[in-house]
Amino acid sequence: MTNQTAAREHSHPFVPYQPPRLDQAEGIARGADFHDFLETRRSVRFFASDPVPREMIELAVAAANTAPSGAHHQPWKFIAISDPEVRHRIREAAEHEERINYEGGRLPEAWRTALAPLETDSDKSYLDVVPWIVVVFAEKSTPLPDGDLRKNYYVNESVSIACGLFIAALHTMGLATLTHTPNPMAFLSEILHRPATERPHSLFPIGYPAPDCEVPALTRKPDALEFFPPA
Ligand code: IYR
Repeated sequence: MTNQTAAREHSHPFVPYQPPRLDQAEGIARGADFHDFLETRRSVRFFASDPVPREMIELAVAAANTAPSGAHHQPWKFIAISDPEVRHRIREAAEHEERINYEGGRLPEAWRTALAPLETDSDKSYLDVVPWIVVVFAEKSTPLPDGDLRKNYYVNESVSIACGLFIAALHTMGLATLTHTPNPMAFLSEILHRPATERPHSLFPIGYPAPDCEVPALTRKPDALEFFPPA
C-alpha cells in the first residue's frame, strides 16, 4: 500500500484535513449504529400540529448545507415557511395540480398502479397541519454581486444530496417529513417570489408524526449492493 504524499504546490488556498483515524472495530460499530438509526426513518403523511422550534429548521438546513456539490457552487436554497396563510396557499395550489393528476386523468395508469400501495391521493391537508414547510430550490445559475450569472454544475445531483442530509438531520431531531414533489410545481416559484434562475426541486412538510400515524408496510431493497466481480 502506498500513501499519497500531501506535499503539493497549490495555486489556491488549501488547508490541512486530518480527521481522527478510527479504529476499524469502532468504525464498524458506528456504521451499524448509523444504519440502525436510519432504518427507523419513514416518510409520513399524517402529522401533529405541535410546534417545532425554528432552531431545528436552522440545524437541519445547516446539515444540508454541508453537502458536496458540483464545483462547490452549493446550488441550493431552502425556503422555510411557518406562516399559516402561505402554507394554505401552497396547499391549495398543490391540491389543484394533484386533482388534475388523480381525478383528471393526468397520471398515467402505470403510475397510478405503482402508487396504489402508498394510498396517496390529491388531499394534501398535511400542508395546513405541519408547523413548517421547507421548499428547496435548485439554482440553475447564481447571480453574482457584480451582476453576472455564474453557471452551476450537476445541480440536480448536488441539491438531491443536500436533501438527503436534510432528511437525516430532521430524523435525528425526532422530526418527520415527506419528500413531496407536487407536479407540476412552478406555483412554488410564484408564491415564494423566487427568481427565474431557480426552479423548485422538492417540498418538505415538517413536524412530529400524528399520534395515530400509520405508514405503508414497506420493506427495504435487499439487493442494493453488489460486488464486482462477484466472489
Ligand atoms: N406528486 C403526486 C404523485 C406521487 C408521485 C410519486 I412517484 C410518489 O411517490 C407519491 C406521489 C402526489 O404528491 O400525490
